Amino acid sequence: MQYQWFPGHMTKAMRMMKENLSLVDLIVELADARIPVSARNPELKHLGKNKIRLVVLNKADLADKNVNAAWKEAFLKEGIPSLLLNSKDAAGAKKLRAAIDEVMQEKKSKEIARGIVGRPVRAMIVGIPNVGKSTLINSLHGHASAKTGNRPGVTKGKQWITLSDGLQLLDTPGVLWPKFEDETTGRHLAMIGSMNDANIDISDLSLQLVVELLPYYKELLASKYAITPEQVSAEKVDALRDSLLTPDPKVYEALPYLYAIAQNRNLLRKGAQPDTERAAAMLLDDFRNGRLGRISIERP
Ligand SMILES: Nc1nc2c(ncn2[C@@H]2O[C@H](COP(=O)(O)OP(=O)(O)OP(=O)(O)O)[C@@H](O)[C@H]2O)c(=O)[nH]1
Ligand SMILES: [Mg+2]
Repeated sequence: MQYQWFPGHMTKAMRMMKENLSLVDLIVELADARIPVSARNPELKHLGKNKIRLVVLNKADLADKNVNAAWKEAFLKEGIPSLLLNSKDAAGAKKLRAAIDEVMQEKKSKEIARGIVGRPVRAMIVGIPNVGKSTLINSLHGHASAKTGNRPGVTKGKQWITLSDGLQLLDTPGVLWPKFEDETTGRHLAMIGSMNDANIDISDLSLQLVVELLPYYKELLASKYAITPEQVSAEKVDALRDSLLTPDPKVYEALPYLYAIAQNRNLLRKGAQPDTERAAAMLLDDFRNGRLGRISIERP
């Protein structure tokens, strides 16, 4: 299944960002630390090419610590200033405040040399839907000024917020782009909840998630749902393969996991059949909210 979502309001939002470019000193681009590649919209990467840019790897609290460090290193190698952050944490948000001062230092010194003093710094906060832009702004501000919510498309228009120290932040709606480069991008964006779930086959997505978790987080998955080796044995995979037609043979090995989750969590249909659809939704929700533990889907 192909995952794709590009409603009209995103084209409008993109236009608004371009129109407001001349007003800002820097762009703070939020990406999700669990998928730092797929979470970077190429159109946002090219927005304001000559502007100072800071990449925030947000929701770092949900991602694997070691992988976080590896990503930080990878961005450094590319010469892109980046910052690992948990936007919900006010103390964490302060790290961004310091990072903004740091990247703005040179421009500020030049202004002072030209006699310009006290001009407020303006930053545009951009990123894919649901990545935490409004949450970050609220943490920096210390008030719930911008609307937030755990679904994509919460922010509808632009909103300027001025912090007590004069820093001005422009909140923008999350944007995706018209055509993803490959299947992985859309799938990963759907996994972290940047795409409208109404357009998504949750069972397929959840199976794909299991496939991607197995190489690194098999034990984590097993212990979280008390899955026994018998429940996911080769015989079990064979039995399910024969009894079910799934569109993608890659997900056969993932199927017994959804069966086991349904069984162990008592998610049953009539006739005591494991309800794999409910198990799929539960797994996805647990992953998105960090209840499986710290997980990184993409590695450098
Ligand atoms: N664990 C964790 N959750 C976060 C973090 N940042 C934001 N969230 C949560 O992610 C969800 C989305 O946050 P928003 O701030 O509304 O995201 P947004 O980027 O403004 O989304 P749109 O306006 O829809 O584009 C909310 O449930 C937040 O509480 C973070 O650093 N860590
Ligand atoms: Mg928002």
